[in-house]
Amino acid sequence: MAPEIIFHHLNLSRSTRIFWVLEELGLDYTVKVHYRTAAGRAPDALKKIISLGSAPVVELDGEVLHESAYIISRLLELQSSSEVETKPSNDSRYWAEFAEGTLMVWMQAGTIIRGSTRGFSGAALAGEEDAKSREALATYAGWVQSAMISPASQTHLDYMDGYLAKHSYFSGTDQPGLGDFMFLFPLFTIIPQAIEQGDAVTETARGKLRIGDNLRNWWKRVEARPALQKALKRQQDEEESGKSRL
Ligand SMILES: N[C@@H](CCC(=O)N[C@@H](CS)C(=O)NCC(=O)O)C(=O)O
Repeated sequence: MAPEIIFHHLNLSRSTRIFWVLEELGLDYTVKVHYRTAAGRAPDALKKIISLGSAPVVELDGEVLHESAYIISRLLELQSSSEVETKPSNDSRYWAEFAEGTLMVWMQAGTIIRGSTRGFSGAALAGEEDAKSREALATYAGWVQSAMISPASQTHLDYMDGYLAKHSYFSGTDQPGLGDFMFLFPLFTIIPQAIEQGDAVTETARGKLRIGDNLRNWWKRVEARPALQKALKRQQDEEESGKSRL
């Protein structure tokens, strides 16, 4: 019997990874869209599914699965495929750990610092007399980004680019696997911008970064996959139809 999959998706989030793997595997699934609040947080409705209140979450035959890498590993076990690596190689397992345990640690810090600077300036430093403090805070946030977060992210991206000099995918095979699904986020938020601008160093949503040719080529391979295109279309359709039901 086909598994019952209820996928809880949060807009602008890591859960895009799950759309991609579900489409590669050709699994049937129902989507429940959760929209970020004005403060950028997940809505309380998600806490009813899992008290952590963070996405993605998948209910697989009634079992609540959380943590993208774990969810993807469990989904890959459901189906054999001639399109993707369903039994993760050591390279896939390594890169999946790296995606959340190294790359995202710094990128997430950047997101929190940028968001909290805006929030604190708007809420706690809203008065005219606070102008100097707002300026100092913005200078501090800019410094943390350019002196600490961007250099760390650059080291990570160069390291990943070095691996791709010898491999098509982060699985180490000619098919995408667990690591590739994990890197969809955050790379789809920066590489398309770099390709569009055409410059070696790009002002991305995550600071000024140099995206190597191997990473750009990886993205072009991923972007050309029909399953990713279906995934992004399904995500867009679900977000739009969910909004009209709000
Ligand atoms: N390590 C977790 C991270 C989950 C996570 O932090 N999700 C974010 C979205 S990208 C979230 O739900 N944030 C909303 C909030 O914390 O309010 C994973 O890979 O699934």
